[in-house]
Amino acid sequence: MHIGTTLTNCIIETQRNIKSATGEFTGLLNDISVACKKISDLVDKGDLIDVLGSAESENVQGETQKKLDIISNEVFISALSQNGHVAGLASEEMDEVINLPEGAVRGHYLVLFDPLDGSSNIDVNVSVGTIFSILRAPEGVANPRAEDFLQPGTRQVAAGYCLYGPSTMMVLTTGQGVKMFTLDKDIGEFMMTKGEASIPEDTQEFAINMSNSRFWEAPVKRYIDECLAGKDGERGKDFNMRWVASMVAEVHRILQRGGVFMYPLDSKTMAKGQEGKLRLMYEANPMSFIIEQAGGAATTGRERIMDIDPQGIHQRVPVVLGAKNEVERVTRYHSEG
Ligand code: P6P
Repeated sequence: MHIGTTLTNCIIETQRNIKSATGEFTGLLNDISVACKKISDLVDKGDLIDVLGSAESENVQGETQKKLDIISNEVFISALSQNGHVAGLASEEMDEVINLPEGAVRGHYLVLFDPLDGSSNIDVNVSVGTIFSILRAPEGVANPRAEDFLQPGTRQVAAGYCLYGPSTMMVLTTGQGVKMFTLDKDIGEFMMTKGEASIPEDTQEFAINMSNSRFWEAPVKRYIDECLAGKDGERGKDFNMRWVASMVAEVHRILQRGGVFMYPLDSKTMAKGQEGKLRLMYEANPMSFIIEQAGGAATTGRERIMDIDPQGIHQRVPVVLGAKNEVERVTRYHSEG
């Protein structure tokens, strides 16, 4: 009977190909896997264990926190800070970076994460996910500061997400393509179910929050109007639209069947003094790494996301990612003004 390849097997195999590997990276990915399995269990149980609903508090983003936002954040911090694989953490839910307790063993990695992305969906039982980005920690720094985390997306060692949907799936890149794993809850293992995700360069499916259309810049309006004009318009083909309001679900759909996802700069976010809605360090950068490794592209509409020199842990950026030719078209429209 063929048992298949577990996430752990896959990581150990990857480690064999990295001469300098000490096993620490393998340990870190195992810690992340344990955290995601725990969160998956909590999400699955939902109202059975009173983890849904508002926590009656706000996070650093000024967003109302769900109980599961806080619980998932605590699960991630606990799982990643006790085994000596990280030197520091940064979370969407925490204003400041997280240092380890005095005396705790430090590792060589920094992890930035959104513990429960799309959590506005959690109370209506729609897919949510965890997003993580792994960077190298500065040598010999016991308590990394925020500036130590402010590395461009090109410096990511690995990135991934865990999608809590009809099935729980872990999607991971370490720079050698994108692999997908499905959680077998009977044995508690993530089993590899796709060895090489690849995104078609063209698509007929776009994802954007249409309710913001009156706030969009002209290049975005031009692109979406052409999609809506269908086969009788400029594009000569009909388009379908999706919007889950959970970035992990949108990116996963794009990895599975293609498409383009957009959360562009608009006058609504600019009026709040923000450069976009989505966060660079723990949403846009990790998802861009995954998308590029699967043959897609990811820009702000004006520049490659992974080239951005970060200015803050919670910095926001516009996001256009997915099918290479569609992203290049949107980016070209921005350059044409
Ligand atoms: P809106 C979830 O809050 C999130 O950060 C992404 O996961 C998602 O793509 C986007 O915001 C949804 O935004 O404005 O449609 O609620």
